[in-house]
Amino acid sequence: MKYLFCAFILLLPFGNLRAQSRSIDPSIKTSRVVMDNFMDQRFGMFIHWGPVTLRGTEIGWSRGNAVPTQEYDTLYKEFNPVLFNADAWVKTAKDAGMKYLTITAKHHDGFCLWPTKVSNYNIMNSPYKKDIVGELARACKKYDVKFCIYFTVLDWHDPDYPIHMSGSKADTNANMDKFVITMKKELQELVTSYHPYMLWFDGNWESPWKNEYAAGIYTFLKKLDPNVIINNRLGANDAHLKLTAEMIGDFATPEQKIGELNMNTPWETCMTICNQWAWKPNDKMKTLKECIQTLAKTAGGNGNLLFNVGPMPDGRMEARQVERLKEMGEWLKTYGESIYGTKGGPFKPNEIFAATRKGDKLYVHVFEKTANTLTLPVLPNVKVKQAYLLKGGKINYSQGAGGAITLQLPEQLPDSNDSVIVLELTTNAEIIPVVS
Ligand code: FHN
Repeated sequence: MKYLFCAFILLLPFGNLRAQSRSIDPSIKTSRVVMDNFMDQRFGMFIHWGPVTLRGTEIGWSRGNAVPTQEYDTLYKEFNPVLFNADAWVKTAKDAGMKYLTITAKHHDGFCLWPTKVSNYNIMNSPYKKDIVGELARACKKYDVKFCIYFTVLDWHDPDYPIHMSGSKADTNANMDKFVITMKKELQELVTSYHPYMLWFDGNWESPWKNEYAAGIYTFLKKLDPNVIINNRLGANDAHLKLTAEMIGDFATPEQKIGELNMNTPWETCMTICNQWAWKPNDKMKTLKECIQTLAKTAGGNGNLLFNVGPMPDGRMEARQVERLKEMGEWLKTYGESIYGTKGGPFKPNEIFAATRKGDKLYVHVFEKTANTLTLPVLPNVKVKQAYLLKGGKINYSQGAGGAITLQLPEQLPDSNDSVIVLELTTNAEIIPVVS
């Protein structure tokens, strides 16, 4: 019955698509239970990959710029990543301590990494001829990593989408309603074939995309899977940093920066481990300190981190990126309890420290030792029972009448990137109001 409904929706006369509401029925929104589970994951892998890696330029954006459009659109005929190994990629994510993985099934260049029946511009018509999306979905299930899909609502390759290159004028011969029907068919394939935990939409800022389309797609997707999580880049806007009641989507998506401390609406920062989203030879890679402190400050702000790698044209991830992620995983083996399943706050992360909390424990992430003591912002009515390094070792502290907690730091912090001090409280740390 569900699929009959979907067939009907897909075949709605074009005109009806624009007649749809610009908002969604609140009763179909992703549940709090599902969103709380998503936010407990804290750390995921983002993967930007496609035939453009043959040129080492940015996916989508280099089409018609660094790479002439005609050349870009025929790269798939050379794309043969014979060293692609989905198990290796997913194990890399797992070993990094990542709990979910998001692949660019279709980026702005329109190339599809799965055997879609909707267009020939897909992986099955490359020399490689294997279902990349399906392989990753299988491997994620095998290693208990949640499988997620990135999907662009703009498609500079599809003639029915009016914009054929960023910044170009809308093509009056295009047919946006027909394009949205195509999109629904592609999304139906992806959701019914691979059952993604989350859909990471993107490209919602160009003029042809309207909230009427977005509301229809959100409703359509929720008929297919009521629990699929959807980010805030399906709704038509580029206000990615925030999530208001009017916006379509389940979480905000700050990009290349750590989101603001927010205890009310879910958010996930997406960030590159290098500079470019897709693979670039000799791209500058973040230090381990930058990687770990980004994760800790994101969790300290009550957000998730979707950390991006760009695999090479032969299908391998760069060894140095794999090593960096492994180092993050090693840190998480000791400190994971201060990241996974925690809440952020109660104070804003800064360059010296951040805080996360779970039950009666307040985790103080110390990034730098600038003095022999560290005084935390006053936490009214909070009493400390004991303090110790998560890695082991008692921490002496004093607590003033007003609630100011001063920690005596050890001569040498156990971890130069982020040493975590646990404060066991007499009350539930998660209910402490945020202090500025
Ligand atoms: O244009 C894309 C870009 O290529 C990349 O996919 C990022 C990832 O969040 N999103 C868009 C830029 O905001």
